[in-house]
Amino acid sequence: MTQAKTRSTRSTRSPVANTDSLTALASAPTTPTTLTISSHNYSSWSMRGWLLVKLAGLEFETVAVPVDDPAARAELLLLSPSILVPCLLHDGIKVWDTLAIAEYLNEIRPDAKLLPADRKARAHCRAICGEMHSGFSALRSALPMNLRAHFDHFRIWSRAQDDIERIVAIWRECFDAYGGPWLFGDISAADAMYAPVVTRFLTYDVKLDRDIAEYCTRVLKQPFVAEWIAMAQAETEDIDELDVEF
Ligand SMILES: N[C@@H](CCC(=O)N[C@@H](CS)C(=O)NCC(=O)O)C(=O)O
Repeated sequence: MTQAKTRSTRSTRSPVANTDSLTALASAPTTPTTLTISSHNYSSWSMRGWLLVKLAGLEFETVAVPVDDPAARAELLLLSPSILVPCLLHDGIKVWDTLAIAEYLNEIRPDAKLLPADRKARAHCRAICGEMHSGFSALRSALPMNLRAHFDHFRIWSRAQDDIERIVAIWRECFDAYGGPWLFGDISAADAMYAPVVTRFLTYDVKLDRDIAEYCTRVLKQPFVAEWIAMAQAETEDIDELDVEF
């Protein structure tokens, strides 16, 4: 958590702070780092944002807002101008939208390497994160994230199947270029962006080739992913539309 720090007045190198400036520093409001999310079970963007902050190694508190409650939505508007989650508040800076959060975290925590160090790989990583962010609408609507559910032999319509095939092609291109075990060798923002796709493959019993299934198992066993799934399992709220078998 971010905290205002005061300097010792005995320091010989720093100019001696006057009493007023010390008092101002000491009384400066400490802004806790928070991430506003909604459901662990259903909200794929919350999951992505949370994974990104965990991978960045930032200490933070999670603020969970039930998005279908009008009073909570009014509160969410104060926290997140888009009324969408996730929204990160760090050092008094508000960042909403998952890609913006990933970029911000990469700036403040470069050692976490959320984006690859190599420029070409970094451009590639941004491109596939962008494709996830703006694409795959058929997959997202036909196979909504629902971590607590499992549908055996789920029938996947052709447009969603096209999305699945494109995602598999993206992953294979990464494994060929960077050698695995994660999409860009080491774990990165791209793995966080695609983690809710992995969980959908499990939920909807999507048949996968061995290399892709192995990557999915790796993602599901990743400690932060496993922690998020455990929190979803512990949740009790249901959204009926997303729980029917269709
Ligand atoms: N482009 C946004 C998408 C965020 C988004 O769609 N969030 C959904 C939850 S998964 C949301 O907040 N929905 C709230 C609502 O529709 O009321 C991002 O990348 O963060």
